[in-house]
Amino acid sequence: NNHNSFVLWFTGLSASGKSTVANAVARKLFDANIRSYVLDGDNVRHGLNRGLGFSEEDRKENIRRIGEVAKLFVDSGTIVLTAFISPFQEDRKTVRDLLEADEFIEVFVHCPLEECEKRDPKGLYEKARNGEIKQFTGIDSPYEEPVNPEITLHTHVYTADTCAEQLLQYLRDKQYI
Ligand code: GGZ
Repeated sequence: NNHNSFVLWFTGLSASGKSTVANAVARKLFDANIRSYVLDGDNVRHGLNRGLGFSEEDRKENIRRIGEVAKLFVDSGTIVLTAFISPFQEDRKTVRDLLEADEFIEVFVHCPLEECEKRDPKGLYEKARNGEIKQFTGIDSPYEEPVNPEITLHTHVYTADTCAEQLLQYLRDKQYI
């Protein structure tokens, strides 16, 4: 496309920091007068994808729809940041293949499970350990780590702001922005 729009596809465990970093990046882009939009559970799972749960099938459909919406954003000339666990390699590949090669930037938000469990901001890991929530990613539902992400952010090591800066630097280096 000729609008320099693309998808920053964040993937990682619950509580790894995907939404936090994505929103920090969006804020920094805004400050540089670059328009972008963040898709996350708050504006997608409660709206467009209301009714989808966390079975393998529903997650697959969740990611498929988000990929299609992301493509629409790119077609409209908007940078889109998506912050979903997107646990399956195959589903992320399907979205990648929907877009041009330089329009899909896979951002692996790497944080050890033990750290995510320690953070547990919503108490969901505890519930998953107690069996109150079934099919929880990292506990009794798989997370397939990206094989060749464009960039990996280590939220256990660096602050969200530093991770956001690392991603912006990547975008500058590759002349996306
Ligand atoms: C994983 C779950 C689950 C289960 C509810 N497994 O930390 P959060 O709360 O705010 O983010 C998690 C969010 C995951 O939704 P996604 O759309 O990103 O998942 S996927 O890409 O796999 O479709 C978590 C909450 O929903 N949540 N139940 N069982 N996360």
